[in-house]
Amino acid sequence: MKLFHLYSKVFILLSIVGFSMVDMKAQVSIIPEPNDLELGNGNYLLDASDMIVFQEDQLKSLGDYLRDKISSLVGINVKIAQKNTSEKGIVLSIDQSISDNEEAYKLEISDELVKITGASKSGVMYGIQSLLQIIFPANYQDNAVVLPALTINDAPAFKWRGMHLDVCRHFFSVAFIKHMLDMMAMHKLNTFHWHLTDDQGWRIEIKKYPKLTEISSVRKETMVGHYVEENQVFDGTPYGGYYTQEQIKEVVDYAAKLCITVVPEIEMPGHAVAALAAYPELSCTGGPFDVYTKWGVSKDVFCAGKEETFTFLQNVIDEVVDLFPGPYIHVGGDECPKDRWKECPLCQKRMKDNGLKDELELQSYFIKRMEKYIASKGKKLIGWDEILEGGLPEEATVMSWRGYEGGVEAAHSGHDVVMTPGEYCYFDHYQSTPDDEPLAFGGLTTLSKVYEFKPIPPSLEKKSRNHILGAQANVWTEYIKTDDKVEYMVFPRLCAMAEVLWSNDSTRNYDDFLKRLNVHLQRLDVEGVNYRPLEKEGEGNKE
Ligand code: TNX
Repeated sequence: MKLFHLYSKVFILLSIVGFSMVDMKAQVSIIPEPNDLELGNGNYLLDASDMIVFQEDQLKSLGDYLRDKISSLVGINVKIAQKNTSEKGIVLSIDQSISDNEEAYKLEISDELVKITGASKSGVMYGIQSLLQIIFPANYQDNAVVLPALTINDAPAFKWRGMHLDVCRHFFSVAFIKHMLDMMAMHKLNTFHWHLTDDQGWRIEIKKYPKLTEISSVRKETMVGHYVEENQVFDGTPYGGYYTQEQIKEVVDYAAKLCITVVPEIEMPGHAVAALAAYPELSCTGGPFDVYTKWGVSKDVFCAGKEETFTFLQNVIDEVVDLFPGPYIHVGGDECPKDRWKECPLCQKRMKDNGLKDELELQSYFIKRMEKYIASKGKKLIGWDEILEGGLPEEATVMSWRGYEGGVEAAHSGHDVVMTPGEYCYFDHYQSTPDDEPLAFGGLTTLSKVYEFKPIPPSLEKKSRNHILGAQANVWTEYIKTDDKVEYMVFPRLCAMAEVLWSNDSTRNYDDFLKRLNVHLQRLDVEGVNYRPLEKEGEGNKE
């Protein structure tokens, strides 16, 4: 209903002003902005007589996706066929030779044809996303959409274009995760970092350790308000949730259809008290423990002295590896207090036996050992920048969150890096002055601040720049309980992040982005996204 309402508004508006180049330009308000877009002469009329033609078998699922999207966006039901000779239609094909960048695509709209050529399947997906943004909001007349003739040549600036979601502090349904994946695809993002375990809850079924779902997935209550408040109050209500392995597969498959890779995160050695509540024998003290009910970090962590800890984590990794076909396994590694290790005879013995000079080196031993195991499974380890402390495993990729420094250091020493410095990438931060906003973690990360973000810091020497794979937005959910609030915190900041990661840095322009965003928000309306309204942005500029 909402869609058709909007839709008729666009129609009425256009009938009044008539079509002009200016309307066309507004219509082609693509986010992230394409690198090269040239408007041509004429229009293509998209209607129910159209046919989507896919030239390669592997493009069938994308053809189906495009057909369904066109139908839900503008109510036009086109057909789909393989290698049809139909004169009028949307042709999808792969041609590696169009670019060295395998995510590149070319979109050509002429009077006769709409043609999407990708350097790979994901390239075709990005061409489809640009086409969908041109289709809506579009010029709609007599059951047809008028598409302006144009040529787009486009490719992303960065390989890792991501969003992270913490489902431990608060849990989100499979349906909502799929919706967020849809929104990521719309913005040409390709990596979903799923934060699945933490002190406050373990959210992934591991068949070998059923107590992880029976015990570790539920906390007996949750703190109310901000954790810096002096009088901490708890709600007295149990809170929990987890994903079965079937559900995990369902999400991973869904993401794959959208050309999104899922990176699972299993936290170690810290942020682990939920697991220890079920298996206290893996701690230094033996427990007992509760799944954490407040925010912040538990001092109880996996014992680095016990062999059982490694056996447990390796068994967990075995099941995780089978569920996630992507190349990376995230092992956390952040914020691991060393208090227990300092007093644990087994940890101290491990240090002595291995010539480790302090607990930082013990943490490094831990991560290096897991890295070897993960590599033996054909996967790559990625971790938060604390994995640099005490020495980094040779093949590790670093996710730099405490500013740029960790990432710069890692790139200098030849490691790949994903940049997520808090001041630009933390979407649990306020978007404006706290008085005008719902409760958030802290900080101030306005829309314009996100837009200013440069994943490659100027201080990084040229030869190390290719180690910056890209960046991602991190959505920590201590103060985000509902789907609506996730959307409020994520949009429109994710639109800015998408442009940072995709578009040409030298031509990006915030005012131009805002103009396009005004149009783009209609697309988010159609998807029912509860974004933060733009008119509030002025306040957010008080930095
Ligand atoms: C730090 S970023 C954390 C998270 C918190 C977040 C809140 C990181 C690796 N660890 O556990 O949720 O700050 O902003």
